[in-house]
Amino acid sequence: MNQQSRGKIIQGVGGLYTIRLEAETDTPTPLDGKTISCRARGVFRHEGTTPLPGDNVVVGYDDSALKIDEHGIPTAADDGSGIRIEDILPRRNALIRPPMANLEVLFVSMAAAKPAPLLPTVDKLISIAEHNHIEPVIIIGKADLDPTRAAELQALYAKAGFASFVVSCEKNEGIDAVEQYIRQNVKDKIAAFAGTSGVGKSTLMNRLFPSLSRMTGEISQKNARGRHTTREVTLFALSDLWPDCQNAQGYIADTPGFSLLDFTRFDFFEKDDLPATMRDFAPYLGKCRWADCTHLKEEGCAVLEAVRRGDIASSRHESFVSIYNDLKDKHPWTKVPSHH
Ligand SMILES: Nc1nc2c(ncn2[C@@H]2O[C@H](COP(=O)(O)OP(=O)(O)OP(=O)(O)O)[C@@H](O)[C@H]2O)c(=O)[nH]1
Ligand SMILES: [Mg+2]
Ligand SMILES: [Zn+2]
Repeated sequence: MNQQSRGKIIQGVGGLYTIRLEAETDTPTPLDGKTISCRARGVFRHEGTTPLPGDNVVVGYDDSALKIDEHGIPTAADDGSGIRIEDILPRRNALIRPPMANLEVLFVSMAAAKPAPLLPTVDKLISIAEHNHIEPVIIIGKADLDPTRAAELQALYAKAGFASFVVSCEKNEGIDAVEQYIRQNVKDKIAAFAGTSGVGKSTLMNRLFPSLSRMTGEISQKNARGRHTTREVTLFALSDLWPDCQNAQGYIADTPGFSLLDFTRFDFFEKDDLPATMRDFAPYLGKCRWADCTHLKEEGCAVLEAVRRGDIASSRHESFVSIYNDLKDKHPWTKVPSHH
């Protein structure tokens, strides 16, 4: 390995990583600005760290051992020599679902109908984002199928304190507002669309970024059996997606839809951390009669009083109870390390 470059992992499939290397470096090398494909140094596996899309990495390579694959991408020789990930730079966070590092904005996506919104799943995703200091932004898609429900959901999440958007890709409505949000808030950050399979994440990305042609899928038997249209996380550089964003450093990821099952397999945080992930509970925390109030059913609970008054949506409290019950049954030894 006689050369080094820095870059960002934009996809990882079966241990093979696609990496977008930085264009301008202090010590220029032949791969600057190129997208490459390689594996990681073996030792990461022993350290229990897996490189993730969104990771900033150092790639080492030998000019002499590089070959160019059929897509024109410089790649390692067949024996894996020539180029590899040498180092993962420190992360701001790492998620298990979606499997990504360094996220700053999560577009929590649901459909007004088909599939019917599962608010406990939506709220779980929001809590995971909050716990990892990722800003959740709510996308309510397929508004054409049930405009009334879409408006209700938007009101619910706006009141809880989130930026929330109603869109219909079918009717081409609401997409400009999401575009505006991305231009103003995601320019130099990593964002991802996440949510249940079939809610329309890839369809919306195709509308937002006309140069993309993500594969999208009909809801059919194949989704019902748990197969998804989008199979892996892929990051796209905003500077590639929008011609007028040449200087943007940001990335937007499409992610595979998940099922409820994916969630219950993992611990995401301790139950004591849960109340702090509910931003609509914040004004009431610390105001309950008992200092150790769990906000589940105690007398004199300020959170429950706010639910009764309608200041906190009852669906948000129901999700809180459901996540709490998931977390309380976990034993510490079933936990996945956060630097997974
Ligand atoms: N009626 C209606 N259908 C839509 C809308 N947006 C997407 N769809 C349809 O919903 C289906 C699923 O869309 P996808 O974009 O593949 O969904 P996804 O969330 O990417 O799904 P996964 O990749 O499996 O996670 C497709 O048949 C789309 O045509 C919309 O605004 N209105
Ligand atoms: Mg998709
Ligand atoms: Zn309480």
